[in-house]
Amino acid sequence: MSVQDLRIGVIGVGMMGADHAERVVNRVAGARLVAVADPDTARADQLAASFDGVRSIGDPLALVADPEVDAVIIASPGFVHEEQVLACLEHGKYALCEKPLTMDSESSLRLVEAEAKGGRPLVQVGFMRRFDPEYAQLKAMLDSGQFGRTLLLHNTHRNATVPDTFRSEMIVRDSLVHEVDVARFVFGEEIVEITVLAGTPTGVAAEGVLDPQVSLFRMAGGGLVTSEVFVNCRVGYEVRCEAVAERGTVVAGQNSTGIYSTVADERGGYWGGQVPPDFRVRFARAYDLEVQAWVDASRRGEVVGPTSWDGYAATAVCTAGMESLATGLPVKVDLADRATVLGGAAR
Ligand code: ISE
Repeated sequence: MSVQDLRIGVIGVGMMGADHAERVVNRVAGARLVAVADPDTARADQLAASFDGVRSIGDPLALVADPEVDAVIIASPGFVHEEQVLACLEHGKYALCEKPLTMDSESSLRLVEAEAKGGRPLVQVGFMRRFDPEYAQLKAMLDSGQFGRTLLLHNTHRNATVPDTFRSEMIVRDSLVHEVDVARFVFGEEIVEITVLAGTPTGVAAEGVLDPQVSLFRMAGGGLVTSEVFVNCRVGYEVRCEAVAERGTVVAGQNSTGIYSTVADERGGYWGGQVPPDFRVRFARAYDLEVQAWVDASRRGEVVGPTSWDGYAATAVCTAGMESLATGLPVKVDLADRATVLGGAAR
């Protein structure tokens, strides 16, 4: 630890925030966890007490304003992101905000505009797939040109289980949003239209929850993207992406743990591997690289990775996606003009 270490506060210490707090303490160089905040103060107190020199601050906005905090990881629920990111912008603090950036296009756009007005990029959005070594390699291979033009992407996104409070719209806004970012990242262009369809729901989903869902994105350049999101698949966390190009295909996440085993039991001989239980395991390396990149950039006075515009564009697609889920019809994505919004702040 040195005096120049980036002093980090974490807002929201549920599953993801607690994971990031532990990451900052144990696996990230050049950073120091100094504070945590959560409406569940007992949970925040307990987490703070498990590390040396970490304070639990009751009010998240007080954590942002705290002079001892240089930069903030926002891992709270999406409906409080707008005020928390705005507070970071007001105090000139770097923010790594988990997805979704906010709950709807209008509020996400307000954040993009507020950041642009401040004249200094401060926000990175937590789309971690961009930092996953396999997704990064898939992108680099396609960009090399050896496969010709990319025509199609097929995404698979399965969670073992979600709480009953995770409703149909959240499958779009909180889960599919990752595949929205993957499509924009891989193609390097915007999504112009989305269709979200739900068929017969699994019998193990909560009453009224439309799970699984299949979506189709039309990219600005004419490419097509299909995504299956199935959040009660029961097996484990399976996330992969297959790109189909003119002269070949590339798959990321095929065998994500890399473990292959054989076993002899009473049924005979079996072969197989392990499906990771959840995103913290599957994307552990991606999260490490994401947070390290954020820390390094913040210490240099820069922002890397997915921007507030990327967060806004993804929210705009999901806003259209939620409308499509309700009607079953394709919905055009209503996106502001990037050059007009960002002016000289485009990056
Ligand atoms: C969760 O919020 C995530 O971001 C996970 O990556 C995703 O797989 C899950 O479906 C979401 O609920």
